[in-house]
Amino acid sequence: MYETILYEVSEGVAVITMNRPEKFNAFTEQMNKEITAALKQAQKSPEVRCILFTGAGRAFNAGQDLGDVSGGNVDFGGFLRKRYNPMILQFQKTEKPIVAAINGVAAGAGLSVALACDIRLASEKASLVNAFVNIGLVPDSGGCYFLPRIVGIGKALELAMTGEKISAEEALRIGLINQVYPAESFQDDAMAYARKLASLPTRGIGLIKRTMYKGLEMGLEETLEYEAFAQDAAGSTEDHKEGVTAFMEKRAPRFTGQ
Ligand code: T3D
Repeated sequence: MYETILYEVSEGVAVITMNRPEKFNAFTEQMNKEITAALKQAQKSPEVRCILFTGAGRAFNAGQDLGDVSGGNVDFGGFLRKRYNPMILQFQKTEKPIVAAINGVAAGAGLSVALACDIRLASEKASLVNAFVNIGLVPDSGGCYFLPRIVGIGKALELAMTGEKISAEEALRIGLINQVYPAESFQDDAMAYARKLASLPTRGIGLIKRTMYKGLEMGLEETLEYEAFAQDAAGSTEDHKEGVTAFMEKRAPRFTGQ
């Protein structure tokens, strides 16, 4: 069904693998569209309770395929509005946890996409580079939105203005990623992390995601109001009842995602 990505579901986890390894999984228009479609598919599938987003081969993603835009006369604004912006918005609209498994280098829009995921795990061999400035461009695909919110404006400006590549270890130190794992066990470790998330209260997690991202844009009063609204929804789920019942019965909860 897809040509530039792989989509597989196992044990509640939809694994989306960007699959142009010979080009370091660089984005084409088709890949932008297929990622958007795959996220919508995962959102609609009741059996999917977590999404793991990764790259085939040595790289996570090297950003836009520069071979497609090297001839000049690019309508950059139109290009982003049509291809990248809908894809990035879909990461936010998907009310299930999205984990980036950064298996190798993440550059340019490839880094921006990792930033649009909710959790970032990296192989010790991964590296991250805000490559836009190296070709005279501005971080796009949400790079100017997520990066300062994740690492703070000082670090964000440094990474964006210098275009320097940083190691997974340094990315962990500055809070850009959540965990680093050995290269040999990375795929298994990332899958185990995703499976754990898939076993948790999926609707509650979707509401956490929506409410936290909304909170970034709102004042305290509005956020308190939205929390009350979200809690009404979370409080009516089966998983909330199960969590309280399991606590009272002193046993582990069995969440179903409902
Ligand atoms: O129109 C617009 O551009 C607007 C949209 C912008 C969105 C963006 O993402 S802009 C940023 C685009 N990306 C970049 O500028 C990154 C370019 N690549 C690199 O800086 C480096 O390749 C990496 C840091 C990613 C990796 O470096 P390294 O030394 O590990 O590998 P390499 O040898 O440079 O690359 C390996 C292969 O992947 C190589 O192919 P080859 O020579 O073995 O056949 C290289 O050409 C290819 N590759 C890497 N990045 C891209 C790419 N091919 C096409 N497009 C790429 N972006």
